Amino acid sequence: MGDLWVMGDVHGERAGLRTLLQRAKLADFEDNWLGDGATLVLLGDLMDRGPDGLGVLRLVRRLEEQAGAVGGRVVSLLGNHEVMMLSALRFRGRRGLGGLGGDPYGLYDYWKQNGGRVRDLSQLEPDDLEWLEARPPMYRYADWLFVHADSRLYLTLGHSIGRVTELTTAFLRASTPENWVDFLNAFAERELYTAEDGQVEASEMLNVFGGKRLAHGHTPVFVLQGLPPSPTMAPHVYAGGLVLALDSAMAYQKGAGFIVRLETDPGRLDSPGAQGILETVHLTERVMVAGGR
Ligand SMILES: [Mn+2]
Repeated sequence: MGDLWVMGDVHGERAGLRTLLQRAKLADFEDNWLGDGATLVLLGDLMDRGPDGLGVLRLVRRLEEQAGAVGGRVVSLLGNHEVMMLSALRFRGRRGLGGLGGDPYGLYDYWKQNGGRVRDLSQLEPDDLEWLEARPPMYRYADWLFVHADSRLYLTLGHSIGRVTELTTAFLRASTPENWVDFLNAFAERELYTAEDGQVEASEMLNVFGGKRLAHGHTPVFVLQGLPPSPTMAPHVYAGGLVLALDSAMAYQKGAGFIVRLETDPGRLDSPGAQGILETVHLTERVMVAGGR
């Protein structure tokens, strides 16, 4: 198995994404894939909040194509911001523009209030839209289960990755505004695994969908840790060691951001204490200042 690299919510921070991919040797300075047979998983929420969501989306699509041509893989999951952006387009954007029935639930405003950038939306091409609608909600690799949100949404949709994916894709292509609202509300839920029975919830996810550890984005690590944000925030392991939180809060805290390389060897995650993080690359390196001489 090739290397496995994973990154949480990028939220329009194209410059930070480029720097992290360069430091991880997954891309060069001209945005070409350098990862050979490696797998890169992005946990969703590529856009909104930060300045260049469309630029992030196009960069990910470019690397996905280049990686695929050399036996590598880029997997970009569906986040709730991808769904919000699609809903804004459908009910108010070029596709709908007041469309049939308009926007009775204010989905366009909901997207904008959550950091939606009109410039990103107005420049989306039909093939970007098709790509967005095809984002998988879940992904399994080695002993890892990857999802965007620390929400129960996935279990309520179905009991296999195939079924959840099928329902999600069908939903994104044809649905009533009421269903969009319900889906977005369920997707926006968070902190499922910090509750008292968080470890039980995590075990259920892993029993149903497979894998020994669950990795998610969506809720920034500083929120889960109850700490103020800082540029040196690191991946957060919790829920009895079963869950790894990877939203590095790039759009919330200047200088924040990280990408991790995870364990892929079979059996290495069997011991309960194994965290499975082989390497963490930060956007802001910790600088040690020599004291005295
Ligand atoms: Mn999210």
